[in-house]
Amino acid sequence: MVTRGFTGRNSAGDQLDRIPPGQHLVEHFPVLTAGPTPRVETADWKFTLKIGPRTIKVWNWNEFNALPKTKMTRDIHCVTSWSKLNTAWEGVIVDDILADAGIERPSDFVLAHSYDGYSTNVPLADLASGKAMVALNYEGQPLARDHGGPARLLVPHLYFWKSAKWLNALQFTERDEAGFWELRGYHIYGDPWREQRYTDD
Ligand SMILES: Nc1nc2c(c(=O)[nH]1)N[C@H]1C(S)=C(S)[C@@H](COP(=O)(O)O)O[C@H]1N2
Ligand SMILES: [Mo]
Repeated sequence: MVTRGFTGRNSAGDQLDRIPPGQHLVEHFPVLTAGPTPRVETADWKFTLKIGPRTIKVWNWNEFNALPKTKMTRDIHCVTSWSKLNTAWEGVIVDDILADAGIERPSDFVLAHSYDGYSTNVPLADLASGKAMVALNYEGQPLARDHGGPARLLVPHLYFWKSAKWLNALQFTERDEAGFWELRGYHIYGDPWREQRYTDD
């Protein structure tokens, strides 16, 4: 007999509903980096908001940490096929960054840039409305260097390559410009529920 209604939350059935097609669950937190791991001290850390080539605002570590903080617990999905449930983050949601800079919607597209030269593109609609944050903490601790510390982008509803580690800039672009993996055969948008892994998916 099927008694799913009585099994409560976190039952195996509920967990399966949260795993996109072609993904499997992991308990550990894999590290995936295209090149060497940069060492970024918070004393040197800077975060820049740009519209095209124009710098709108630069925050240092203390200034950025003075922005409102938000907590988010989300499932994450890597294109290499692992998914991890209930990851807990704290950081500054993109809406609060834009508000602090006094801008709303200069264009519909954003490129995220990182200290290691990595980049990835995300439509503004997928960063705003509380959907994404610049994460500073993971599971109650400062974000580990391997996972992008001191600060990484977190866009949990897209494949995890969109969550740029060692973030140092968000740049509004006129058009949707491909980033590092998007130029190397990965999908321009990357929705795990539509299995948008590669360019033509
Ligand atoms: N700066 C930077 N960010 C990056 C990457 C990278 O190589 N450099 N790899 C991406 C990929 S492919 C994935 S799956 C996730 C992995 O994050 P993790 O190492 O914290 O699991 O980071 C993404 N962000
Ligand atoms: Mo990835």
